[in-house]
Amino acid sequence: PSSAGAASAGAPRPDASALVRAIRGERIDPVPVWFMRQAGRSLPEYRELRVGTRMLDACLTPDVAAEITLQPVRRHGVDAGIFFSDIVVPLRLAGIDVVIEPGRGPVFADPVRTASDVAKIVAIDPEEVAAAAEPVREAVRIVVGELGDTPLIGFAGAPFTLAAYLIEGGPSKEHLRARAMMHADPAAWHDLAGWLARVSHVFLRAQTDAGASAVQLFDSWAGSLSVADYRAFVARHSRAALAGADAPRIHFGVGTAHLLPDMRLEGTADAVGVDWRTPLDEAAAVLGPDVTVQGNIDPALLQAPWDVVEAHVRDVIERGRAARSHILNLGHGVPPETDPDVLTRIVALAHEVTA
Ligand code: 1CP
Repeated sequence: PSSAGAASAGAPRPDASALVRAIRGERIDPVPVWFMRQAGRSLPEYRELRVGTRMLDACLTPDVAAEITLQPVRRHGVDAGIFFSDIVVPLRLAGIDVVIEPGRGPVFADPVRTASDVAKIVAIDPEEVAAAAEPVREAVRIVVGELGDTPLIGFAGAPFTLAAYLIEGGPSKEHLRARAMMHADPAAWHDLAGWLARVSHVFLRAQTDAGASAVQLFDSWAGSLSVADYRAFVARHSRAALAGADAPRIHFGVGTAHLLPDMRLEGTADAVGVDWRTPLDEAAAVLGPDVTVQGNIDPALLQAPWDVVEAHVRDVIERGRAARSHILNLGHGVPPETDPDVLTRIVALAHEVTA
């Protein structure tokens, strides 16, 4: 499609793409490949474009967000773009005071700790976020127009991972305050998580309305939860965030070996992302035959000599054959110090060995 398609409402969605078919359950050769955090600091062209622009301002400037999204697609020949944004963007759009500090991550001026803090947040109408999301829709329309047949993945943060930042006020290791609120004040917890699910849903909808072909829900920190807490306090909210998304759905978490069957969210997720700790054949065995797996190259191995990387990638692909379908990815995001040429070689290798 030409860039003229970008201007029209309902830009064409490349639904016949390898990625979308794989999420839906077809085994696709060559295996579709993309990388979490493929846009960003591993790319010199990204670092150049970001000079003098704060992270969240870059996310909300349509031509900048679009260009950053396209950079890794052009460079690596991956089978999908992932929209350049951040999980806290919808919270910024809700009027919450959040910045992303370089080298640290999201930081909130007013952490949400008490029932009255929660009451103030949940009073914000999620539809205000939808109205404020025009820069997101505009950026997605530009990207989709440029990508042609390559699909764009939209994403959002899952309620627990967002709550972990909002309650703590910034990045934390064990997300103790969020996990504490579940037990200390379950009513406040469910109010907050329910609101976060609506806001994430609105953010996903902005991206799919503008032409994203698939969505991924990032529950990066869900691995810190017990199975019991995941079921009692988290799963229903993640399911609500993902369920309304009008596109094939991927659900991802880190350190979630014990949660994998629950992460299917009763069939709401079409594909489950697996981190590097669990071999994909083992993940497929616990997930069952009606879900696609995504992953799970160990990001640490990207620093190794090429023959070590190659053997690992071949092993991941081989184990992925145990699932109904497989999307090759890392087990978590691209580390900033990664040599981008290694990523380009991995795409070529994967396409070649599964051609
Ligand atoms: O200045 C910079 O370059 C900031 C670094 C950066 C980038 C490039 C941050 C801050 N966010 C992003 C972009 C981003 N964030 C994307 C881009 C698309 C792509 O994958 O190419 C995505 C999908 C996210 C989502 C995100 N933000 C997650 C979920 C994914 C994951 O890695 O688990 C999380 C946990 C965040 C919070 C966040 N934002 C930024 C940082 C450094 C962090 C993590 C902080 C922490 O360790 O708690």
